[in-house]
Amino acid sequence: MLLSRFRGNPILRPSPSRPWESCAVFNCGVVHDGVRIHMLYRAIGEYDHYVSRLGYAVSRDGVSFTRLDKPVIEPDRSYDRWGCEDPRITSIDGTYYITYVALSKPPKMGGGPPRTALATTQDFKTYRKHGIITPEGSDSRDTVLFPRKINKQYVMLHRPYNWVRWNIWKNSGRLYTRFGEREVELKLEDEPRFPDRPSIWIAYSKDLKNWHGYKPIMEPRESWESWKIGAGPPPIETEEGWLLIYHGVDRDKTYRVGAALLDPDNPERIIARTRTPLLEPEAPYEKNGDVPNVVFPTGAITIEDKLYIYYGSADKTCSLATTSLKTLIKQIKSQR
Ligand code: BMA
Repeated sequence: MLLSRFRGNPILRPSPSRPWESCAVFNCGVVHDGVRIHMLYRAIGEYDHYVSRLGYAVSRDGVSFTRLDKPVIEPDRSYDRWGCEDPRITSIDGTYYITYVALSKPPKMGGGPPRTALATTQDFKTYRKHGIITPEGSDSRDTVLFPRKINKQYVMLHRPYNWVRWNIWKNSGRLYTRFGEREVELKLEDEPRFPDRPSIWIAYSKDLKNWHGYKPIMEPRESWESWKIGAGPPPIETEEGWLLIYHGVDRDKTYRVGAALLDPDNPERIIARTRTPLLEPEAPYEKNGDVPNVVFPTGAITIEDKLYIYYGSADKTCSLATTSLKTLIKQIKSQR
């Protein structure tokens, strides 16, 4: 495989002395400010309700992280009172935007179903919550923002799990979907083509509140991603286009890592995409944990030509794998 696991993996383990993160710490978002690497990670402190909070850690070298004693984002709104999960961080014009999965109902009852909320911070000390940003009636995880506007608009990728052909129907010209227990009308200005399986969708916005132009851009293709795919870390701008690292899940529920290159001016166009996974569960901490056989990338940074990919391992710990950016891009382009 092209990615090398960091020898000191996992880089973050549960902390028995802090009750809110004593069971699991995983799926971490990261951002590099030029000096420090800031990390937000999902933490679990009990298995009865399985409620997640977000913790903060900081590093100068990308491998040893110092954590805070208390979580920084907690379930305290109606839309996230049952969990704040899987943070991704994007820096846009000096503000850090955090997209996280918000659960309004107990995770053990499906979580609501999940939607994506937005929070911002300037300094990783104080945070502001802005509410849900994915559309009504979409069971959306894996939401990431691009680090700059494209054609004067913010761009988001998300993975509406229930927006698949067999779960959509029309009545008197209106579109409906099943969303958890309910049937919900989908108010989309243009009727998109619905894929057969849960896919990565794009959407655009001028203000990060009102979104439009929903369209699937990448669907499962290979057998290792045959059940569903979802964006990993926010896309990284490279000379060859946007590098999108994503996860693919097969019918056995094994999570693997893939990558694609998207057109710099029109990210709806996929330039190239890996046919074989870049990383799959092999190490003991990826095979055994709270959910077995999971490598789940949610953060990435580059330092010169080195790409650092941060991923959740078996829903238990945070791990790191690295590679040369140039070699990775060459590999993606060679696979198409
Ligand atoms: C996804 C999310 C992730 C989790 C993964 C593997 O659906 O719940 O948070 O890491 O499953 O269990």
